[in-house]
Amino acid sequence: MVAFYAAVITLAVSLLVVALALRGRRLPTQAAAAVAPRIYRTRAVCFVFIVAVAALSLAFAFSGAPHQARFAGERPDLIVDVTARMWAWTLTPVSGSAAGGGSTILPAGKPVEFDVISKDIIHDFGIYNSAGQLIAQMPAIPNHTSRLLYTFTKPGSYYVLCLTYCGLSHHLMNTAFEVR
Ligand SMILES: [Cu+2]
Repeated sequence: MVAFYAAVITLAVSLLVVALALRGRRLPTQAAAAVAPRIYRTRAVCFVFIVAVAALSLAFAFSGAPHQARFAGERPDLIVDVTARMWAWTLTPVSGSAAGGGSTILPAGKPVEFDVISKDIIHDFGIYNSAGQLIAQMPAIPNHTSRLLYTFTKPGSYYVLCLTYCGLSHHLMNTAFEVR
């Protein structure tokens, strides 16, 4: 519905611009010459304004890029190797204070770094809380380690799902861990 209204508005504005252009053409040459400097000035102001808005938007949008550099100063308390393959996740704490014993237990209130990589095709590492809300996400790319830094604020059970369709058993690609 939004697309329909956008199309109607675009068409209406386009017709208005064409109508104004045709009307402008009918101005006598002398009258046109009289208003030309004012129009050129307005055009220059609009151009500078649009360039300034675009430059500020880009500066704001890219201020956090690249993603990894944003966390360069933060020291993770724990690093977890996350390996994706068709169709399973393997979470292996490689440093820090994680407890083993069959299930993965991660600390609450401390930054955890997930080093995410895929052994075959592209998957997507999505962490959900016990309420089923997606709280963090990082693509799992073959031959490239993507770093996801996250601090769990609440203890409890968390679930991992694949967010990119990766074949017949994509829906089975899940695991869980505890935060204490
Ligand atoms: Cu997958």
